[in-house]
Amino acid sequence: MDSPNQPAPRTGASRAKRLGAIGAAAATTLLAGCTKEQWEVGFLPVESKGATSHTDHYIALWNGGWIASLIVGAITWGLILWCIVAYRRRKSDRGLPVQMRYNLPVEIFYTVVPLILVVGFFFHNAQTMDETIYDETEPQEVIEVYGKQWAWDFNYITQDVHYAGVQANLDGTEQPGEDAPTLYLPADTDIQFKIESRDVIHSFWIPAFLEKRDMVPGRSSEINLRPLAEGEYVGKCAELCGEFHSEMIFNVSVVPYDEYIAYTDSLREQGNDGVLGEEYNRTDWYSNPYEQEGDEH
Ligand SMILES: [Cu+2]
Repeated sequence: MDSPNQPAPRTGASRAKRLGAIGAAAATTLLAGCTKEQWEVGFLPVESKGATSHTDHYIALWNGGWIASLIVGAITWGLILWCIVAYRRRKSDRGLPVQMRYNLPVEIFYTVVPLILVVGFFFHNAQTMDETIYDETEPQEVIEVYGKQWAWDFNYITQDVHYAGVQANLDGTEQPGEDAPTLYLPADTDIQFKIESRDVIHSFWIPAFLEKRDMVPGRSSEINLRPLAEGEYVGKCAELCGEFHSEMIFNVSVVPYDEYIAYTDSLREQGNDGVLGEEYNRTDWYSNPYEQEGDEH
């Protein structure tokens, strides 16, 4: 006879219920801090939504990729769990279970579905790349960005003025601070960034724009985009480039076109006319081995 002090024997069902409750509590705690805006951009930087003419394409590809992967994952995990439970070995089982092969419907399923997935991902990728990294919109403003240890030079080529940045001093916060170089961009204007380096490999990155580009000495690359949302952003170097790499940060101000012109005019008044070209590159220690090889022949 059971003593009244003894706990009731734990059944499988009550254990499953407890596990379910713990799982639900953990999921709620993890997701409680998430906002609707974070979900919309798939946990990319929230301010990226509508920031440039490219960001919504990136967000759509990112979210679509996750949704497709989660559906595939759910079906795969579901089938695995179902097989584990439905076809588990029973006490009465003897020998090997029935061996299955050449099941045509199953083989067609696992050939055709991945094919559709790969073709789908390829198509959406190609489409996104066409709209973003292969964007060849005729620019209204050309802005050249030079990375240098450990700051930035901005040449506003169309306006023929420049800004020479000095290294920011971090104050313990994530913000670049007032004294960090500031890149001004006109909103609703097609821009071409020309991306260069004066010394080592840097990487031009404005996280909210969801785009970054390596800055390789001796090589020029381009990004064509149109900033859409006015506001303040931060930018940084995304390639470990030496001792003060972490201080290679800058502010980005996306302002109305008039304000942009007022800013570039103010640079001209300060005597910053013209651009700072290759003559400021540190080529004394850097040489292109392929160039030397070419010289010998
Ligand atoms: Cu750098």
